[in-house]
Amino acid sequence: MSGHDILDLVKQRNPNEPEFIQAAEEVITSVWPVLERNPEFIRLRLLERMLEPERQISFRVTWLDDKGNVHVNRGYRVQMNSAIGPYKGGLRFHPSVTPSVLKFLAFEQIFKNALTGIPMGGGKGGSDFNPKGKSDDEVMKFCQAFMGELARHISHRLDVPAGDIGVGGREIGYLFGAYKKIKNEFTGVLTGKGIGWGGSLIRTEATGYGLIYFAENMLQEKKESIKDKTCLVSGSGNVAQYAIEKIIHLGGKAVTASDSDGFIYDAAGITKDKLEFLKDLKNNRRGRIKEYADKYKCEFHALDAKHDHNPLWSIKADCAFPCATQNEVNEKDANNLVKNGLKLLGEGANMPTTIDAINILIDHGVMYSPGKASNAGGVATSGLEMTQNYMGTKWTSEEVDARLVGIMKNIHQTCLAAAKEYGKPGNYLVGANIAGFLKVAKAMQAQGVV
Ligand code: NDP
Ligand code: 2IT
Repeated sequence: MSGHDILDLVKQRNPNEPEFIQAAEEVITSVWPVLERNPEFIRLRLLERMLEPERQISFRVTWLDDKGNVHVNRGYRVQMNSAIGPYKGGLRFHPSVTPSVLKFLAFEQIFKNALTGIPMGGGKGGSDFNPKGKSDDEVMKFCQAFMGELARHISHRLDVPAGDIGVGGREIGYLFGAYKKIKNEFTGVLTGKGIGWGGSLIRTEATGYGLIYFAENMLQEKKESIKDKTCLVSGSGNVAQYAIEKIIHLGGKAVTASDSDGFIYDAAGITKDKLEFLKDLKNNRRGRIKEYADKYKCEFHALDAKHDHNPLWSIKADCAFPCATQNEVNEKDANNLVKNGLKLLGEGANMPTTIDAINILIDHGVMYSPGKASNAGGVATSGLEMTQNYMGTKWTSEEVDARLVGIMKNIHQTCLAAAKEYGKPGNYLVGANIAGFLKVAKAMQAQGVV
């Protein structure tokens, strides 16, 4: 038995799931040395077990639009692993959602959640529903129909969903209202709730803030900081907005943001005021990023589907933070970033960098952090929301932020320690995969063959 055998098995069993295979390959490659040191893990088939969802639910979601037309979407929840706690992970509403995408996300979530130090298992769900261009009423009706089925499979002790692409505060509100109505109980079954009804302060900010805290920890290893660094950010949703906000707080300069139409390049830097405009544009008016360029007279580059690279990553900068979606930084992009002297790439999105691109960055000495480490602040703060819900208490912003800072620091140290122990000092990818794997593997070993 070797890592290759396990990867071959994954390919055989999941032939039409390229994203899942990609995430599996990355983890198998990193953790194989751990299995070699612990033959009992191989005998117990722990890695194979982690690669198979404990349960995978697929269901029909039927809803009526404002004109009375009937729509049929697909809903899913992948309950990947519950060795260390209830399933935990976001819901994604986007037309690109497939079982492969959700399985890769649920698989990554196992290790990410383990790294936070909070007892949470791994899960992910969502739908191919596209919220773009839908009225609030249509989004509400969809959320109610979606929860009509999902409610049978989740609870605050079993599986606690949250937001992800296309699922923000508005959707969590509708989903929570529907769950409460169906189950006739008020529990913390979802995180990312509104502040007045069980939500935690700082959860909205947590993923973006945590990403930049993590980057600051990485830079400190080289006696540097984000102050005065030029930063590329992709995306303009939840993660991107609060990454930009924290870059500004810490004295750095963010010069780009993007959506699926294209990106803006604001060489003067996105200021606090400009960021407020961007938040209003994206969160309230649900408009397109080009409006930012029109208002502030900066460059807008439309996304060209024919491009074999993204010109956003050709801009000269010190740090890059992909915060939009998977596989948005490819080999060509990585070469462009390296050519321009990039120092650090921190993943805000999940798996935004292809395996070849990661290898190019690491081989050229760019500090690289995988999303499962550097974007873990979001789910960690979801964990803090769950704790507050169980305790029936509410912590202040300062308290939650201080915990977030501590958690990101701890994840950073954990990754470095594991990487060093396995002969790959400074390799955050290997460190994150090994540390997350070990925690879950030991729990599964203790719990027997189940
Ligand atoms: P949002 O829906 O708030 O924002 C997503 C952003 O990415 C939008 O600007 C969107 O543009 C853009 N985008 C999405 N899909 C594509 C695509 N296929 N091509 C180009 N642009 C795209 O999502 P989040 O900010 O919450 O999530 C962003 C990433 O961060 C995802 O990978 C998510 O899994 C990850 N993440 C999120 C966490 C959270 O707490 N929310 C926690 C950890 C990770 P447009 O509006 O045009 O679609
Ligand atoms: O990818 C992620 O970690 C998230 N979308 C957040 C999950 C959560 O449960 O807060």
